[in-house]
Amino acid sequence: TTYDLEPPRHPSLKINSKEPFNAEPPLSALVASYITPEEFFYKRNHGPIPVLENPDTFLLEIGGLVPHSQYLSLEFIRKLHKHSVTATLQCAGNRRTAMSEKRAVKGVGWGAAAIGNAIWSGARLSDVLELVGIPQNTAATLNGGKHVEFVSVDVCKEEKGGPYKASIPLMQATNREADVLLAYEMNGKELNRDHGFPLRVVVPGVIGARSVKWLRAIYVLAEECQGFFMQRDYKMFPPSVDWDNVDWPTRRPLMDFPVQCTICSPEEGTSLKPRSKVTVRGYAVSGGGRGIERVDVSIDGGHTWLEANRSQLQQRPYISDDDGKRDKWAWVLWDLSVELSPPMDIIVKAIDSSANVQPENVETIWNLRGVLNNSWHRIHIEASH
Ligand code: MTE
Ligand code: MO
Repeated sequence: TTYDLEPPRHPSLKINSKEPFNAEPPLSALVASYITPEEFFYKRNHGPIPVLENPDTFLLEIGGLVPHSQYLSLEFIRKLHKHSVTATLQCAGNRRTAMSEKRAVKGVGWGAAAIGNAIWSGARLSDVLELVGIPQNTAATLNGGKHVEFVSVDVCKEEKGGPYKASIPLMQATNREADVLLAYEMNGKELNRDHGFPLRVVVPGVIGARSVKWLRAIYVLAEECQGFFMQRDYKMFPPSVDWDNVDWPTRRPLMDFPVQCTICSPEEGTSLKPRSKVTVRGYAVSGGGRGIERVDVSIDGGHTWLEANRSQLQQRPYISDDDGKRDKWAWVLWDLSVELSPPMDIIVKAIDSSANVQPENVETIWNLRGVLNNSWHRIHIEASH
């Protein structure tokens, strides 16, 4: 089969689907380091991992409504100014299984680890678009281009054997501050096959689905990408909409992800003795470049809340959100030492820098595709004697 040439993967990954390969690490791996090692970074695919025969002859096409179309070699792209961004990538389906438990949804059954934080390096998309004649901060080109489409080489059944694709607004693509990258490195190493070798898009602060892997072409278009994952998937419908009455064109493609927070340690169902001293740990992140303002933990069912410590770099225990040094696109890891008297629940919720809060229950945000479950994360701790 076409799945004969898959790369090796870490045995600790929890496989949610083998073909295409969809897997997430144990939650504890996410809080073990601020930067997620590649082998523990979730893998989300819609088809077999492509094999690139010869990187020396690879050409990235840049066309559509641009003044001068071009083909760029990898060598050329590597010679452009190299920019690094620490960015958290999160699948829109992260925490889907918990949504499914309330009412069935369609999609890969993800736990809470379809997320990772990496240092991505490559050329800025805004620099590459300048090369083809589109200046920075362009809302529309003279010939009407308003969207930038990314087309891959992989094939997926949703596109009827065609390539995976997505688009972002031209304004975002040409904005240096948006930090959109054509990345060829992940964590200082050459991008590996699972994560998009030789080149992938990284759109910080936006659901993972727009960060197209194995990038083959960039087209400037008048309309947003008409691909399956933009038009027939990754949209948010109200709880009243189900598969018999879904009307896809009535909703926009999802872009920025909402404020999210998860307990990674201890894990659900852990048994502890009465009055156990425990350090609770997890991640918190928000989309659109919004930082995390606060992480609240409750060990009494949500009656009272304790504020957790937040950190971005392991060397520096605390970085405030407004000192200009924070990683704008990256998660914070948080921790709080508490004394627990099980059986009981631990609940966490975060607030972002725009004061957005997480919904308490999953019911109010239930949607047929099971996307963007950012309800309060709650785990149960059992009593041991
Ligand atoms: N790009 C291509 N070409 N094919 C894909 O299947 N999956 C997308 C996105 N880019 C996908 C893709 C989705 S839904 C997510 S969440 C991220 O890649 C996952 O990136 P990762 O596997 O590097 O974690
Ligand atoms: Mo995703």
